[in-house]
Amino acid sequence: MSGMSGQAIEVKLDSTHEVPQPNVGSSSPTGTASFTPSGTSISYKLTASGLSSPVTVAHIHSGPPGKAGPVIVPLTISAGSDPSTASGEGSFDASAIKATPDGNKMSWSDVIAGLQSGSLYVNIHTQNNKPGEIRGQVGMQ
Ligand SMILES: [Cu+2]
Repeated sequence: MSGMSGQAIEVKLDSTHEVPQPNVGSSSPTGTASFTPSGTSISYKLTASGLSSPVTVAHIHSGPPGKAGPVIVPLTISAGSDPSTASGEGSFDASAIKATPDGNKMSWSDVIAGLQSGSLYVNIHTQNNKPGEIRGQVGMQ
């Protein structure tokens, strides 16, 4: 995309792209994330279904496909009335960006660029899979 506003960035999440590989038993969890940059904020929506256990948290992480990386931005998510489902929505701005364990902190323009270049991923964590149950690389689909 050429601009920084308006167009939603859609992401598909599944357990096969999660690193380390989660244990989901007979479940086939999937999810979606969508991000809409608008000036100094980004609004988002998350959905998940087929989870092997109730959702705990969701984040944007930094890292290429096949590698786990640090949390960049926490995202709001909560379990549905069916605990194998989850959803969340909200928005964030530069104040939400977390410093990584090595002390670096992405700038807002880094995050915007990362959402479009595949260097960030969405991770949804569950009780059974605390390191992550479903994952989707942003900007590569
Ligand atoms: Cu996370």
